[in-house]
Amino acid sequence: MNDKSPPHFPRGIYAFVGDTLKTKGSLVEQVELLLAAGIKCLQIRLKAMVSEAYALEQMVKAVECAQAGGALCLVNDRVDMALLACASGVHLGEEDMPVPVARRLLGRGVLIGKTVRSLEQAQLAKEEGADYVGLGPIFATRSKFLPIAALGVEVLGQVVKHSPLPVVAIGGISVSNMAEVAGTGVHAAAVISEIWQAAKPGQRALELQGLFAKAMPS
Ligand code: TZP
Ligand code: MG
Repeated sequence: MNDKSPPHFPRGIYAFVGDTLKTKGSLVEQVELLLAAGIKCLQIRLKAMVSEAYALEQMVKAVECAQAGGALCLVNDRVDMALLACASGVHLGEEDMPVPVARRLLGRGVLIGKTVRSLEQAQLAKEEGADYVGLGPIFATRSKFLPIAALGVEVLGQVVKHSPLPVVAIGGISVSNMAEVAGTGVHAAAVISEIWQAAKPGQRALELQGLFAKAMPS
């Protein structure tokens, strides 16, 4: 168990690498591209790898590369893989391992993020021992099927104001809405398609970082 204090959770763009993105690059190549764009926090999202052994091998390399480049690297869904790959954290959704169980396995030194849809769920996530919440979808998204309506920026602002944990906004965040998202004072903005569907993903990630920093309340 890792009982060091949890790593510093940087503000700004929270980006993704994975096997279902619109890129042919390996996980490590994706990480390198994001590091070069100044991304300090990223999540590995593997949804299509058939072999667990291969997935873990790729994950270990990606985590090492991200951390050596000064970025946090979290793993989506899988507490076991986060542990084995010495990841900086894990992000747990509604169908994943409960936060208190994950905390027992991971200790204090590994960040735990929890997907929430409301302020009440953010408060519960804090009680259960999470370090941050991922709130979404803020806008409509095609990256994940969700049977719920977009929450909108007003709800985001309310949750940011009252949440006992740092909030990461997710879902449909783009160049065109980044200023209003960051303007709520949100801790970070999680972006998948706006980066990976761009003709130049690195350039787009850099642009998003700049927009976040400019609109973030001081
Ligand atoms: N959870 C809520 S929305 C979403 C996830 C994983 C996908 C966000 O992707 P995009 O492409 O940035 O809308
Ligand atoms: Mg999940």
